[in-house]
Amino acid sequence: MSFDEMIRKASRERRSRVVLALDLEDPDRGKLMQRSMDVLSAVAKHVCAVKLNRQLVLALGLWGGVDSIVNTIHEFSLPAIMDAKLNDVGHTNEFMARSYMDAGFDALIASPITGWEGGMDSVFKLAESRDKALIMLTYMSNPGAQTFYSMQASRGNESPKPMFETFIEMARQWKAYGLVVGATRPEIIRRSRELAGRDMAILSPGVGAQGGDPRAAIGAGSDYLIVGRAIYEASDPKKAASQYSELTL
Ligand code: 3DU
Repeated sequence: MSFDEMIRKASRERRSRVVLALDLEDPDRGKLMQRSMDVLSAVAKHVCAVKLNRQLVLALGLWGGVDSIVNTIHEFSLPAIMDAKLNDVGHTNEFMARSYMDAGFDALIASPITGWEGGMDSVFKLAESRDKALIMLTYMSNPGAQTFYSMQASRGNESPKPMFETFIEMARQWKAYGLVVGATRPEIIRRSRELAGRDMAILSPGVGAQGGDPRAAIGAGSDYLIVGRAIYEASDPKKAASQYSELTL
């Protein structure tokens, strides 16, 4: 099954558009592993995918650590996304992408800022050959994100436009699966949806701990909300995941 099929199926069956961001930290490796598994089993019925970040990769390692978390995610019939924010030259991008794919991830997040040639080209070729999804970091959720993502820039003779609009054009041209657009700026989500059409999914982090409004993000055109601390730091993560998923319906 492709990533798109997996996330749609899980979303339909669980009536949830919530992607869990599992960014746990603990200096004790054993405890970190156990807590990751506990949070996963508590919330698995209320989310449609799980996104991992460097927190777990750095602390547990990809092999003999994160790979078994990815297996568990799959055992819950959920797809696994690696928030790799790939942003390097082609050969190292390709190495990182291949490693994450080998460890079982179904989708990777990458930054389009590298451009195609010698940057994203190798990652897209690899993803196509392995039927993996690529999600482009299009507009971040933090307050300072507008400094660059909204910067007016022109390509060639074209008139200037905000950088994120060019990222969306590139993502379309490269046939990316989707876009990450912060939930903290619903007007940017709306504009992203206009430019992306219906073909690309929009995933929005930034609700809960970062202050974004889940309903506003979904209303503006997000397909999925990425939620971390508001779920795993809640006194009852299962309840929090279920409440967030209701807000996305
Ligand atoms: O704020 P939260 O705890 O819900 O975590 C949000 C997650 O989404 C976290 O993994 C972070 O790295 C990721 N993310 C953003 O928060 C904002 C972005 O623009 C892109 C990714």
